[in-house]
Amino acid sequence: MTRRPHTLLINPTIASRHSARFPLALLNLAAALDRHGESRIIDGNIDRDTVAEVLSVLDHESFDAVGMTVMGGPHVPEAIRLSRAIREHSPGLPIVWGSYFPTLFTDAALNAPYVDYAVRGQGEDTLVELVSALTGEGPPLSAIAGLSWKDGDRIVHNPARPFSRGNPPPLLPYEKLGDPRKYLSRTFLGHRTVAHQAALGCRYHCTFCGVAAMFGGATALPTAARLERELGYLKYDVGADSVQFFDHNFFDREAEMVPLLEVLARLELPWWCFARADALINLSEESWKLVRRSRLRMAYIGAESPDGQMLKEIRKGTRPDQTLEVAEVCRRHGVIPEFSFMVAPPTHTEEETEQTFDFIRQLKRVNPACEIVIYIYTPLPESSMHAKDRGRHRATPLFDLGGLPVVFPATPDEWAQPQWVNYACHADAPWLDERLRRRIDDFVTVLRCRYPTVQDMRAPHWAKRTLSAMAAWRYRIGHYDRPWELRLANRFVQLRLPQVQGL
Ligand code: B12
Repeated sequence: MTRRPHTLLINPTIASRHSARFPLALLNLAAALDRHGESRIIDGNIDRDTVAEVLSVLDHESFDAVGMTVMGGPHVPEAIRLSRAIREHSPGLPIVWGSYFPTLFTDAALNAPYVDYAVRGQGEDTLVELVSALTGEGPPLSAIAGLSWKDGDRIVHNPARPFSRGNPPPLLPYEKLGDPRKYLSRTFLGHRTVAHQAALGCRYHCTFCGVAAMFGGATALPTAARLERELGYLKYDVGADSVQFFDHNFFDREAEMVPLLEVLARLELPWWCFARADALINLSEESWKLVRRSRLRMAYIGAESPDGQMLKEIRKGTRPDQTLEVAEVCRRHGVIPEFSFMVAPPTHTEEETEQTFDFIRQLKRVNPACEIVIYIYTPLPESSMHAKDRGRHRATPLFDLGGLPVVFPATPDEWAQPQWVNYACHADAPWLDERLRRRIDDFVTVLRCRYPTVQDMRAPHWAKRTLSAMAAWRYRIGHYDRPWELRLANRFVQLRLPQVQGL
């Protein structure tokens, strides 16, 4: 009789308990693993003492492998801590890393003694095949698409796994997380906001985006029946009253979107999603009617830059005039656009940044309700792109402030250094000098005090109004330098930072 493999899946801590959302990657992986064996999930966003929790589980149960989900940034130091502790406790237990970090930086992930396997891209099929190989039942390691592994001292990258529409179960196995209601939280959308992913992937190839590196420009929408079943369960059985969609790009081709919008219009759950300017401005009036009925509250739109040339270089596929147009279209339809920008690019660093500040002011004139998120532009190295996209665009060579070429980290421990955590979080870059860093920080302080985000649920209205009044003169005359009085006031009224905390 064949033995059913048992896998431990871990989400290292990345968010506060209040900000914890369903660990969707692990739920999808568990659904696939449970068809052939068993799995258990530990979510570090809920079980805060994760190392102790994991070791105690290892003391009581036996596993064939541990799978860890690891995004770049603050996930990496946590994943290292956990992997080291597991290796020390159970030296023979295989440790598998999956998600954005090992997909984008595969060699770096495997250059650590505590990572045995790296899964690139979608993980369901690759992990199932890997755990069955580890229990002596499955294909040889070299035949598992999407897997990178160690053959002695050599790192072997098997061919990529083709994009899969997946074979999701009728419902994700939420019960594996205990009471799913602990994943609902109060946001500006509602009292019990839930996270959900409807479509997979994204059809665009933006060079700066990890999603293009993960999916290579492929996408698959859910059927309307599936969306209705999942959201119906979350609304009527779990008690959710609003939804934050994690889809990489919610509005795909209009004809295929209409049935999904009809589901949302029936369910009437206020929602938030990622979207593109071109898709929204091209929606017909009929579809906008559906969008209004469905209660879309906010759409996060990657505006990235006011510079058309830069948008071309990064293969964004939208233009600055479309950003301005979508601000107006959203205003007309009562949807708040949340625009994200990437400032301080590696060339024309200061000029591009100042141009972005001016463009943001222009956007605010078109639609004062629009929200702004500012990141530092931190390009991905060519080696992290999807195999299909490598060599297809001329990557700008990167130099630090001393004129030396930027060398990306070669191990997870190097990626866990604060300057590289900041790079992964789009919060700092080696070509950014102190003066410009301060200038960006000053602009952001004035802007977010002048226009406090509606996503902030903590600060009282009077406090937001006071901050806004205090910041008004600086914003009006464009005097952003050293806003000491706003910083002081911010110590008392801590406004939410959507770029760090999400909703
Ligand atoms: C939810 C989310 C978060 C949450 C928490 C995530 C968590 N793990 O708990 C929060 C808000 C904390 C967060 C933070 C950040 N995030 Co985030 N986040 C997401 C988001 C919206 C959804 C992730 C998700 O659940 N997807 C659904 C699941 C089903 O898909 P998946 O994760 O890709 O999983 C599949 C594969 O990756 C793989 N896989 C995943 N894990 C594993 C594990 C194993 C063992 C295996 C085998 C396979 C495997 O198999 C899965 C199924 O096919 C994504 C965008 C997206 N839609 O994916 C961005 C995204 C992952 N985040 C990203 C980034 C950059 C960040 C930040 C590091 C920086 C930032 N500025 O946003 C911050 C850190 C902020 C901080 N604390 O300072 C990027 C990553 C790109 C990159 N270059 O690395 C993404 C893609 C957004 C983007 N387009 O830029 N994030």
